[in-house]
Amino acid sequence: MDYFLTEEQQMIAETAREITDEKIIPRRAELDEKNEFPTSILQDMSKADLFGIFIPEDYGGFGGGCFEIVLALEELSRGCVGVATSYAASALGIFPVLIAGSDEMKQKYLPDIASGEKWAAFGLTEANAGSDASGVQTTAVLDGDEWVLNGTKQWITNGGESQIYTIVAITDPAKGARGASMFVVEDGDPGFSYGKKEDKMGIRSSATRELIMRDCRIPLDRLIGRKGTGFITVMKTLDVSRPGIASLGIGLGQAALDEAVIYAKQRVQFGKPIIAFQAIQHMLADMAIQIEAGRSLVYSAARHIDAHPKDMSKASSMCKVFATDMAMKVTTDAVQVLGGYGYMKEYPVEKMMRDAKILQIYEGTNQIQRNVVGQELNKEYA
Ligand code: COS
Repeated sequence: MDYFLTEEQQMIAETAREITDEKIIPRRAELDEKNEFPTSILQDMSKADLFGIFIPEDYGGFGGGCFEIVLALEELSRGCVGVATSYAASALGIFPVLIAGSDEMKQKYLPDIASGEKWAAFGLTEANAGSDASGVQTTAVLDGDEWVLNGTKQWITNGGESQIYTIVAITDPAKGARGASMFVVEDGDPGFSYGKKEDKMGIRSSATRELIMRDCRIPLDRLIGRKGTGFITVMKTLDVSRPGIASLGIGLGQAALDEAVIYAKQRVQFGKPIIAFQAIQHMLADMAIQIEAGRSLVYSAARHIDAHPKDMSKASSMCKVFATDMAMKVTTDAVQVLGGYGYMKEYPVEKMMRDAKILQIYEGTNQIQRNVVGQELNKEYA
């Protein structure tokens, strides 16, 4: 279907597609098996200027928005959701600075992100703060002309690989969600270290580590925006980033469908290629219908978010749920079409099915997304 992309948008998709075909697909099985971070592929993405697409022109980027990120991520995830997640997590990590940072802070951090010289990561989740984002226990206390941070962040994508971390910490425990603030912590800051790399079911090429802050001292100007606005910045950040996760579901679903159709045309049973059987055709048709419906919703939601930054939540959560539930179903069906071969590591669909599961969990479980949509409906019909 024609989604009427501008020339620039087509170029973004083509650039990401080339990286996927030439750099990601040939290495994805090896990266998955070795649990290896795709450093050189991310460097190739930097050279191709992919990290600049979501940074404003004033700070060295191309001034694209949520829609442009979605286009890039859809192509990258066709190759490997782990690699695409590493790219997406850098965008997620720098969004708080884009959303709430001062001009000085943007001047300091954004050009390095745009050039791909530095990567970012987002530090919200803790052992007791997952779906309940306001349950953060990491603290930040003023001591003279420094903030002192204490706490441990868990399951942080790009942890240990990035140079810039946006961290949620409690500055006023009595104020609940309004007592949270956000800070930039840099790799090498005193008292800042990393835990072990996690061994995951899927997206194994992405790196997931703890961030440990023990009397981590940072200068005053690392506070993002105003004290006490951290929770709102987190919510706005997730509103902008969730369509990116949705687009990972679209690229992944498309890749699984491609594999399933190619296989179904080649595999002969009962004297015919199995695509000739209606049982298989209907499965493939349902996969294609769900992917295209998801793509339409994700593109519309991303365009809506770029045009209406004050009204993002419902569109963002709707597309995240639809596209990622779809990706789980479509990758599972792709394994089914390939049968015993689909279950073997020799074919890429078993990895696709493993990679799909996290999409329903990270950046807000799909249960939380349904809560957000439900709460918005409640407000609309008040
Ligand atoms: N944009 C701006 N402000 C928002 C907002 C949004 N999308 N969502 C909530 N807020 C504001 C509310 O208006 C409220 O402000 P007031 O104090 O002025 O009333 C404040 O934030 C608290 O909101 P609420 O009471 O709805 O917060 P809850 O603690 O109930 O949490 C959910 C809401 C569950 C939606 C939130 O915790 C969430 O998104 N959880 C999932 C977190 C997540 O994605 N984790 C994955 C790891 S991060 S990669």
